[in-house]
Amino acid sequence: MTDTTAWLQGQLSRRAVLAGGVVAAGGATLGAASGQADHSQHATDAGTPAPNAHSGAHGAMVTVGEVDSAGNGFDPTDMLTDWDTGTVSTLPDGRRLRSWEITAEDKEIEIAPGVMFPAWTYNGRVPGPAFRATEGDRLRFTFRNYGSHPHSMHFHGIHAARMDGVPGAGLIGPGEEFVYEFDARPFGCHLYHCHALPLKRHLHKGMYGAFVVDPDPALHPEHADIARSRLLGSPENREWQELVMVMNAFDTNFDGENEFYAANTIAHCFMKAPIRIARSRPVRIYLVNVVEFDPINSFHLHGNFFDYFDQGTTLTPTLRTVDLITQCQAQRGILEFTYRDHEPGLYMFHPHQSEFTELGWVGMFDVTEDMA
Ligand SMILES: [Cu+2]
Repeated sequence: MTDTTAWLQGQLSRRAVLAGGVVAAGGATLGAASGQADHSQHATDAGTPAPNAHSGAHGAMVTVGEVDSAGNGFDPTDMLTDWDTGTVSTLPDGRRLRSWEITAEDKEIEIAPGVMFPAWTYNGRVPGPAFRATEGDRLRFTFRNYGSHPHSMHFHGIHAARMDGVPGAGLIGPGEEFVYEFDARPFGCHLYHCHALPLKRHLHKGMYGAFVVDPDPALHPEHADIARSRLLGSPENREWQELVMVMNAFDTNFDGENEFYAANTIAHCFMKAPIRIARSRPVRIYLVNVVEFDPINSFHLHGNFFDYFDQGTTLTPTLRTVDLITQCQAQRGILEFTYRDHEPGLYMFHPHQSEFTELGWVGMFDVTEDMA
């Protein structure tokens, strides 16, 4: 066990003692609960070693307890790598067709221990499925609305107006069905979301997800090797450790401000379960920002720098050697980095909006010697 791992586990177990503080706060913010928690720890921590003087800077303030992933029907760690490539078949003209069946449904989900949120979902999960296709594929989404409100699937991509998922073009009422069909282009890291009105309310209720289109190496001879590394399942792609993170937030008291922030929905999940990274293999993150009510979000990596591909639509970086990128609402991109020359340990990532970090959007990469 590394020193940092021991420190983190100490922090987490110390926090477990403080469960009463957060639970008692109910729907109040973690920030409000933390003052109470810090006060009570003197009484409950007697006999345990004094915390490191610097321990308050990062990580000391996390939610207490566990979210019931089985009850939610989805797990934030599993969702990092859970690509949905659809059902593949071949069209009469020889092209590849990918088909999906998607349902909208109302569902109460647990976004932090004991904090329930009345979500609207695609296929019962928040974020919705992470769709992945190859440039030029034909895509067909059969969408059925089993929810209580009108909904749609609006894709950020190139398609006809009648496939746009706006009122009059694929926005459907409860009990209705619509089939969206278009080609996968351009390649990149995109998103989809409901486009019913009021838009920000439908988005924030959970109706969004990642939509990744891999480049077809045959179409990019000048960078075919890079394109192959992005093509899911290719030998070159399998060298990479790919993760999809959808940065989201929840307004649990419906006052137009968020109480909880995360990537993949569950506050502080990647503090409690650091993401394992084999240090010899490169890392690629498909990062999407769907936070409503706050105009800006960001991603900052500790102890390392990365290359960034804004919207993922280029094969060479749009930013090189940065340790922070900023994303507006619906902005997204691809991060590439490696810990090859680092010592193993826990490397933090979080937005540099400190409030978001304190309210749940922060995590750790557990960089290890090579895993089997
Ligand atoms: Cu909707």
